[in-house]
Amino acid sequence: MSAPKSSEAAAAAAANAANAASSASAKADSATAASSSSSSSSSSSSPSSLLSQADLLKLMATLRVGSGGSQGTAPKDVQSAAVKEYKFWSTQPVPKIDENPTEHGPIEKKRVEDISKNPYPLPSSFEWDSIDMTDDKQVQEVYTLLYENYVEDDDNMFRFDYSPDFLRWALMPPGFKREWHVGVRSASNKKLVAFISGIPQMMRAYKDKVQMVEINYLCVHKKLRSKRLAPVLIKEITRRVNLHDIWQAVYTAGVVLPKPVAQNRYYHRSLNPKKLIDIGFSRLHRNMTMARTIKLYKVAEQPQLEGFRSLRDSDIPQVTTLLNRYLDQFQLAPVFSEEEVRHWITPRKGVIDAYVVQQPGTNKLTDLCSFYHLPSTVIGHPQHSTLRAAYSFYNVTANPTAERWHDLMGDALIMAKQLDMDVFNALNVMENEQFLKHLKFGEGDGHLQYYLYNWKCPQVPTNQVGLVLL
Ligand code: MYA
Repeated sequence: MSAPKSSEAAAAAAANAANAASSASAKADSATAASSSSSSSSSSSSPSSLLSQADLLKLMATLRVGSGGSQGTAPKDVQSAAVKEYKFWSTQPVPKIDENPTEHGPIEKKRVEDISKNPYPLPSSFEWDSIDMTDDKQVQEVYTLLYENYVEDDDNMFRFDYSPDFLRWALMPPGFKREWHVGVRSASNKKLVAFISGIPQMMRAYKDKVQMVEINYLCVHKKLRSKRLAPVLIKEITRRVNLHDIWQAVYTAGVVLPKPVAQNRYYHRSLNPKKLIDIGFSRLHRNMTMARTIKLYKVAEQPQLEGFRSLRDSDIPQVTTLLNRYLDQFQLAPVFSEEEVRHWITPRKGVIDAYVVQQPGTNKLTDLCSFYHLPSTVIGHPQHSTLRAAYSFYNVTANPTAERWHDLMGDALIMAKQLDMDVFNALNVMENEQFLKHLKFGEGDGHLQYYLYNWKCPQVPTNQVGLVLL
């Protein structure tokens, strides 16, 4: 996953980076700015306020290749992936990067008896922990690790800021296991320095229903990067999951690894265009004034569809049927229990909002739309510290015409605006293409690759993906 922004802004940032690379003084200035912003947002990881010569050289190298070191050594595009060696991933049960599977099924088969009961060894300065997400203090530790070190966009302008409440929601669905919230701590001061998580999810890939885990929030502290800690985290969570007789996983990443089962893109709908332009998320179009841009993206004050309202607990049984029936048509999709739908779709302030359309005069629900709240830190900006973003989650309509999609998601935009969101993001999954263009979404620079672990199946087209990971 990568913290996305509009593709035009990405081009502008790339151009800035190219300019910076040709001017030593510009580089020194931007380096100083970057360093003071990270030290002001972080109390524990405090690099010295001036970068060393070596750090400057590293930064220059990053600017020249135009892509963030924040995603490890993995490439961001398919061309570079084709020539990469993948020392770790070539040892794992995943298709090779140039393979195009036509068959369906597991890549390797093992038995629980063959799985070690002992954790993978770590260097002596580190130790494993299972994070207790019911303990506020430990949630705060995960929050801080991610707040300071998790996914940034290619130009290191924005970093995801998952709230503590969001992390509780994302990591404690029905059937969650504490031992799948894997932490690495410093042996000396017990500080959390790395994390990876798994949650259970029944998935369907084409016709096969398979019990999987969703892997997310893989994070290694910036000071410990490129030391091959990520492969150890991945092997350890695999071991802990295998001990429960589960052998498949689904995950997403902004980087290209062997081998995506689907490759999707982010789209962005401005709700607060002035702020988005001010922080470099998007650019003022040629021949457009700020006033005209603001007018272009204005939405109505109140939702327009008759019967549109917030989802309530009593809606859950009907919504479960509506959602599962809808997801049935996609080649890669979760299969939800009623309890899971209750967990994932029930509104939680500042985390997830969901709305239904109730047919006037009846109890029948015809539509569902939902979005989650995922702000990003605006790195080193003098005025703005946070980008408030809504992300499209699961949307369903029983009457899937283009017009209905425009009306339903138009109302979702209105609700997001009421909640003071700056931007509404959506992937080109499911039937989202039906509304993206009409509702003035722009294509982003963020690609999102979907992966299956230990499962082979043919490539899934973008609009056949029925899964949204957080
Ligand atoms: S995606 C979000 C990932 N997190 C970030 O981008 C946050 C910022 N970055 C970091 O914290 C670090 O850069 C990370 C890498 C931790 C990403 N997924 O330790 P290294 C490979 C998988 O020296 P570091 C999410 O959370 C890379 O190709 N592999 O590198 C889903 C190389 O392998 P190879 C990745 O930069 C995670 C190796 O790691 C990723 O210090 C799904 C280098 O290791 C990536 N995003 O740390 C995980 N990035 O030599 C897989 C780099 O082969 C789950 N690499 O090229 C698999 C299923 C497990 C369960 C199975 C159960 C059955």
